[in-house]
Amino acid sequence: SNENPSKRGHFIVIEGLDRSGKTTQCQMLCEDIGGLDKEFKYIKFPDRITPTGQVINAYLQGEAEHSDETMHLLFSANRWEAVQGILRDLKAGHTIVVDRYAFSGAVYSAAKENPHLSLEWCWNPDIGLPQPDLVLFLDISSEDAAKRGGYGEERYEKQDMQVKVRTLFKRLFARLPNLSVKVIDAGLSMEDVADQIWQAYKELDEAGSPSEELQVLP
Ligand code: 2DT
Repeated sequence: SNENPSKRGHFIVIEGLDRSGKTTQCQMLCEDIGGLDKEFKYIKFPDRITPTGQVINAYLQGEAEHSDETMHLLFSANRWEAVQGILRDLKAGHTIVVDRYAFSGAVYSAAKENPHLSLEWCWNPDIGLPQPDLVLFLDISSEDAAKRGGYGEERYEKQDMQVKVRTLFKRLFARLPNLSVKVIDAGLSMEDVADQIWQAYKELDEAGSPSEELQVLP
């Protein structure tokens, strides 16, 4: 259904906890879309390459300290600086698969032990970003996630943090009724998860984009 070259591409976000298989699933989806010979783009946030991304990377690796507020706004800026490119690519008909977006942005910061970082405060800087046509939330209990070879060494890869993040993801999605969120049980096998994601992609593609004009995050 993407034969009409003037049609914009789909904007798809994959979200989930650490160890939910997110990045593998993004790759599998991209290969599948690629197999259909459609031009697509894969983006990952944080984009650790840009100047803001380099500060974020050093922070996540524990090589630099900054206030929670500073880091929160840098993660958001790291998305805002990508907006022009995203809009241009969608308009050119590319489908974009995004690995983490504003939802991770809000919940990881709000999960910190900092009373100033309410979910509302954390959501605010991302208001106005392009809204995805579809969010695939790879849901996994933090226990199951931890069983998958354990967490890495980065700053947020600790079980108590992951428990809070999972609760906050659900709270945030419940507050965004106009957002199309599909919850996928990421405790299933890699193939079963990939199947469900592919099904959701096909439904989106067959339905066509709800509007040529992209909505923005409310
Ligand atoms: P990866 O492991 O996926 O590279 O993520 N994070 C991510 C935030 O705290 N705020 C954000 O806005 C985003 C996009 C989640 C690295 C870590 O960064 C967290 C895990």
